[in-house]
Amino acid sequence: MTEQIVVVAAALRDARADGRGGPVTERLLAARRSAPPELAGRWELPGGKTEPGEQPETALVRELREELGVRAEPVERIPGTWDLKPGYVLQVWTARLVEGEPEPLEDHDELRWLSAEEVWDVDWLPQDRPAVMETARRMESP
Ligand code: 9L3
Ligand code: MG
Repeated sequence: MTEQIVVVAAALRDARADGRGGPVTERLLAARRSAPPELAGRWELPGGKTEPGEQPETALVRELREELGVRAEPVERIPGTWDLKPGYVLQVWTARLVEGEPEPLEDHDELRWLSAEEVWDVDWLPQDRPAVMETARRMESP
């Protein structure tokens, strides 16, 4: 049996205002994919494939630097492993922002910071939904 390749993704959480004069509240970063065509327009927790021999947490930090231009730190794994396309599985960590402001540098064309109430306002990739649900459950409400 061939090894499954782990795709890591971050539930990046940060306390911030909505930019429209609303209160500061805990928010989750959602990223809209720009590629490949069959996934473009759907929202995901940012991340990507681990490289051969690379620890998942290391891959997570690397992916967030490459895709969003930030320094971030994994906090804890969200229990579960979700099947992606054949040969790939998804694992998710909550993460915290250490430095920088996320920008859609690679593979995304829009970012949104969603409060717990707004979490289902975007069309998440189906495999990301259980981890989004668990994150929303853990987030404080305003
Ligand atoms: N994927 C699904 N949910 C996610 C991520 C980061 C990735 N939160 C899927 C989309 C691709 C594959 O995993 O089919 C590899 O991801 P990437 O390296 O293209 O980001
Ligand atoms: Mg990616």
